[in-house]
Amino acid sequence: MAIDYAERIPNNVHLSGNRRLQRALEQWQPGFQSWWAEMGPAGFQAREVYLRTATSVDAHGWATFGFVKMPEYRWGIFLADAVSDRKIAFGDHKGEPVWQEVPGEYRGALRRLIVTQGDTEPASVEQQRQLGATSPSLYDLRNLFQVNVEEARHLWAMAYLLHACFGRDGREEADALLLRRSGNADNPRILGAFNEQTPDWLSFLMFTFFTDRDGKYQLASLAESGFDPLSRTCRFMLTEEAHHMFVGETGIGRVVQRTCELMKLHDTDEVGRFGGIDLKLIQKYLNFHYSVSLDLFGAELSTNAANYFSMGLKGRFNEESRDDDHQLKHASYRITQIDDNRIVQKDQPALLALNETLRDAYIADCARGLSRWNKVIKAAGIDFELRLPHRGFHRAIGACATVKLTPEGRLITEAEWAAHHSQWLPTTDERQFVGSLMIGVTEPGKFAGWIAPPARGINHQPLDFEYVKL
Ligand code: BYC
Repeated sequence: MAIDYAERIPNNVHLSGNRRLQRALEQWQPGFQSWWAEMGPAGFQAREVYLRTATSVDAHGWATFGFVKMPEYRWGIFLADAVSDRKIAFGDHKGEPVWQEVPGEYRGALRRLIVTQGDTEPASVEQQRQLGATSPSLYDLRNLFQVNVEEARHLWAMAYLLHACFGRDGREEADALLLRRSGNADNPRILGAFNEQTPDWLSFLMFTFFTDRDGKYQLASLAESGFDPLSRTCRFMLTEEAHHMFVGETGIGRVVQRTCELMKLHDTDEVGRFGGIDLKLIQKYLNFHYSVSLDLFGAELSTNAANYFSMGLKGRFNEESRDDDHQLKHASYRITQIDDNRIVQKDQPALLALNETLRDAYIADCARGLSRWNKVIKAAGIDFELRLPHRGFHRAIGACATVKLTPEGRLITEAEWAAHHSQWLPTTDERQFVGSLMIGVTEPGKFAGWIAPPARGINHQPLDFEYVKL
């Protein structure tokens, strides 16, 4: 169904046909707008930004570009088209028709999944709130705002499901999504990484590469859901998510490229005094963001994950193209564990190891991105390789949360960790240094000295296009 923009809440779910739901969402809308005013991007709210808005969910309409003031962005409810005769692809209900209504016995689990997903969306906007003032270019500023408005739309996507499918407790959960705050001691966001700060653009680019990529894998698993409204919602969110990871991958690639240029120009590894970010420091930021993002997949062994799968609520990445029984009652999966203060690989029931299965797919995807950055370094003739640290490095969730490991994966004592962690993770001084490079550049076509320009502009526009009208 086409998106109806004549309505107060743009949608392709025929909202006007359900007055009760429409009223409930119209009551939620002012709270959302206040949240955006209070916690959305600081400054720039009165400026026109070259943003894409979906006009339909098909290939032609989902990316329509034009100038919009952010508070006037048409946030709405967009579901991917229904697949006719869709069947549940996994778990105990495999082969049964997908559910259009919440299955009563799984109501609590489903609500929890939707709330957890929904909570990350406003959290990331809150984390990125202050970055506009220090953007390295108008091109990057526009990308930041595109990411922000779309994360806010993803909040709408989950708030819609809570309102449409869960009655009163759903409405209460949707309200609570607007009340929690990233990093707030009393009322924090649900998952760890979403309470960390995103204080500078290097962190932002790392976040969009590593943390948004968790989003890709979680959304893809929820897109497999037997609960069809969740599946259709997530399928459309995934098209938007791809741009966020593009921002991270190309963004870090441009930082690496600029660093290599400065290294060659000045014949040194230490480019800080020339306004660049050393490859070693980039590696430390990478170590941090990768490890906190790995935590987002949950523990290696999880009965929650097993239940979500057996219930048919959350599948695996590319569930339908996997060649197995899609029930996993007798399958095993090899996971990393700590046993007698040693790191060991052990076969465990595959059903319990689903978080680790998803994490493995994510790790392989991250490695592909790194290999692209390493090509930039190699092409510059520099002998250095960015690496993913060991999966157990700097973890707060799962088997390795109780031990300390080096990035190479060697178990060390607390004392060794205390003596060496500043070699592996950014120190306060290094974070301050990166912060000192963050000086806003707002002249069209100009870029800060720590990042190379991108290969091309947005939507075929030139690099010196005025992406944000200041
Ligand atoms: N932080 O059984 P376990 C995105 C809790 S990102 C804090 O292993 P489970 C985006 C866990 O809740 C994608 N707590 O957990 C990206 C449990 O608590 P209880 C977001 C954590 O349930 C960028 C306990 O530890 N979507 O879209 O198997 C920008 C035991 O753990 C954490 C989703 O996450 C943590 N990191 O797995 C914008 C999908 N990890 O039961 C957006 C929905 C675990 O003891 N969520 N815990 O009270 C899920 O599928 C699952 O909740 C998780 C956790 C995979 C996150």
